[in-house]
Amino acid sequence: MKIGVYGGTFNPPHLGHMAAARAAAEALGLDKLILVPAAAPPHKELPDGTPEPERRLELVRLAADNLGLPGGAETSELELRREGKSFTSDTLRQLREEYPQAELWLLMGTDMFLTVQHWHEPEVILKLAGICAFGRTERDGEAVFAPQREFLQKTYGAKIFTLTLPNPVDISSTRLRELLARGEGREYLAPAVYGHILMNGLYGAHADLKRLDIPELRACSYSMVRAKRIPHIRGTEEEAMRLARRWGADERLAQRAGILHDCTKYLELPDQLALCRKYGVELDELEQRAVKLLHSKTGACIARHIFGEPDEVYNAIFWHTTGKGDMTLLEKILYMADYIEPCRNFDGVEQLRAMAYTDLDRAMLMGVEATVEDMTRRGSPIHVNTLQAQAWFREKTKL
Ligand code: DGI
Ligand code: FE
Ligand code: FE
Repeated sequence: MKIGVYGGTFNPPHLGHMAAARAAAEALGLDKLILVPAAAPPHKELPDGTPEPERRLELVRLAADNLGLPGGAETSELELRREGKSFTSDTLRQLREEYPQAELWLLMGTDMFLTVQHWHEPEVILKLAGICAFGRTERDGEAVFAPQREFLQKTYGAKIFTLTLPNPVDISSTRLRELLARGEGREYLAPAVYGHILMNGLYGAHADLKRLDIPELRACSYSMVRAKRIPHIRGTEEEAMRLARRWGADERLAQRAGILHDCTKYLELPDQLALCRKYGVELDELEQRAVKLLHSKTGACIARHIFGEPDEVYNAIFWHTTGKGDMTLLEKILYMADYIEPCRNFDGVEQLRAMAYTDLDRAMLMGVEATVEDMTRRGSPIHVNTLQAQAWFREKTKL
């Protein structure tokens, strides 16, 4: 097994780090990548305004999840937990113990590569891991790599792999932090990472969460979910806008509802219950134990209280999982968009898509009936709101 180890302060993790990680993972054929945020790097002080370690860890986790590597990317707390300076040799010793059989590769940029012999215990580092160095600019080509590679090979018997990134992202963390403090810099960050920075006001970013534009709202939503759900959320946003255009609803509201509808999908039951308590959402007996029914309620609360969305958006999100009797147009649109967005793939989805654009109430009935059937087959209890929706749309579509 080939494991890549990518350490750094990741302050914050940006697209430059992510492009390098992807390129190295592909070039080396890594089975796994481990990102290791440093507590206190040996060679520099962390600048003022650096977020708490827990926050930096969360940012790196989001970056790792959003890398989209086939083997996945993990984030290690080894260095954040260890006391004192974060020495790479210590980290590699620990990883070697954890993965005795693996081939370890240490990823680093040119600057680091050119100084690795001056790090703490270079002989340990170069014995435990191969070095994968990536150049960011034209100047970092063979002319710079070759002498250092030869030196390290001769002196330490090191295993060296070098590559020049095809489309390097030209940003330094220092510059990016300056941009963020001025309300700029989003183009250098994965949306989910940017969203976490905005929502927590990191690096002096001071967005008014109740007045976010669409890219910022997306970023915040994506920062709250696993990366694998993002295509579904994007699909729901787009489908909701198409349906709104078709049926004469407010496209902007449909869009915002689509963007936020699943933002609390990954909260566990205790967190869901806490949010319901905080925002005064009353729950029936089934809702208190069926966690899947809660994200629509808590998502609606976050939309209203954190992002300042109006009642129409709140209600559309609130009812998007079960539906109910007598739904508003926007409520039906979000429910249906969630059901038929382009990533959905189940038997009958094509008929349902066609129906959604010819007779929305009939499509609603088809959707609700399919949900009831599905729940019944799986032996899940059907919520009373789902049953009321079923009865309502049966009555409504009677000839
Ligand atoms: O959040 P999504 O996965 O995009 O879709 P969703 O909000 O419609 O949630 C689907 C989940 O909700 C699915 O696991 C089934 C569950 N669900 C929907 N209606 C009912 C229900 N679960 C129960 N127990 N009863 C329902 O009536
Ligand atoms: Fe949902
Ligand atoms: Fe959804």
